[in-house]
Amino acid sequence: MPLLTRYTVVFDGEYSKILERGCRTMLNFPLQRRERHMRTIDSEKLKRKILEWGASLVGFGDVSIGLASEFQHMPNAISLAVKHPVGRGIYRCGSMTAYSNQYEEVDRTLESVQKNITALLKSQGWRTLAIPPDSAKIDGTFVSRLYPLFPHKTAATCAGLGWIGKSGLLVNPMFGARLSWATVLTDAPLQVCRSPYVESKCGNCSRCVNACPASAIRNAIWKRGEKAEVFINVKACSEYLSYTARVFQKYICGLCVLACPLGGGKGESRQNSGRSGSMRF
Ligand code: B12
Ligand code: SF4
Ligand code: SF4
Repeated sequence: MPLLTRYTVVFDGEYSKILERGCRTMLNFPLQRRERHMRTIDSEKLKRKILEWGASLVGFGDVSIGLASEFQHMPNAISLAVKHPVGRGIYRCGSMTAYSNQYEEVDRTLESVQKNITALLKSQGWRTLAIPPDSAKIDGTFVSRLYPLFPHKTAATCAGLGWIGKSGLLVNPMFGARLSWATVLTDAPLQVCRSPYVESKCGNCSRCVNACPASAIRNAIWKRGEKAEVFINVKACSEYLSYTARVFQKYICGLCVLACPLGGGKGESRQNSGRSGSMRF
């Protein structure tokens, strides 16, 4: 017999395996939330708002496949990115060059857009969890220990915003890898992308492979399900970053970001003006 509480219905302790996701979410909710849940969300309007708040790109994806158990009640992801400022971020010392993806203002914009999204969705009764751009920065709070469990790249491919390049980076057709990413997980019924990227579109290009000073990029072609180690030697990359940290006082290299011909390529000549939303559904 099911045991009914205000919040949950438990079927022999196995409700998550028995109930379909939508049904489970409904039953997990207090009555007031359930009523709100009946409402739909105008996904296009929400995307427009997110772009107005400062994101360069936004998309919605179903990330339920492979989601850590801690997040399974929030199967949709809002993937957002802010493009790197053009003409900045290059560091030189003798023959050494590095490109920084660390722009405080970019991360601040991402975090403020995330705050707006979570405030809006929470006010409508939906659950949200904002995974910040620098998800590796654990600040002592319980929630920050969960951040590393969700990679931004997963949200981005599922939202149709790009693929995993040979560099192991998320590559967007318009901006290449010159984007910083953040994610908001939610149970809001968003209209998710119906054609996520599931394989690489790098083709014969291998500029990032040749550009890597640590020979860390393995020249492999991504298909959904493959782990980062298939593409990059994480140890070799990390060791090189530790070396550059001694030279530039910053844990940066990013030559793989810079090498990508999409979104600027060599010399950063192409300006990416204007904002674009997810073009793929
Ligand atoms: C730890 C970390 C590192 C480590 C390890 C790298 C690694 N594992 O890839 C080190 C220190 C080496 C590193 C280096 C760099 N990093 Co880093 N890093 C991270 C961090 C904090 C966590 C990544 C991680 O370990 N995730 C866990 C693993 C399992 O996932 P993943 O490899 O990231 O992604 C996989 C899944 O998404 C999966 N996948 C894709 N689609 C789908 C779909 C489904 C359904 C599923 C199940 C899975 C799946 O495939 C991906 C590749 O294997 C992220 C921030 C974040 N939260 O994402 C930034 C991040 C990945 N780094 C970033 C950057 C820019 C860099 C550097 C350029 C930084 C620099 N200082 O110069 C270099 C580039 C190295 C390279 N070529 O990848 C950016 C990448 C931006 C982009 N365009 O892709 C991120 C996203 C930060 C951000 N907020 O923008 N990084
Ligand atoms: S960040 Fe530098 S060392 Fe690491 S993979 Fe990219 S080019 Fe290679
Ligand atoms: S440089 Fe070429 S191979 Fe590398 S990620 Fe960009 S498109 Fe793909």
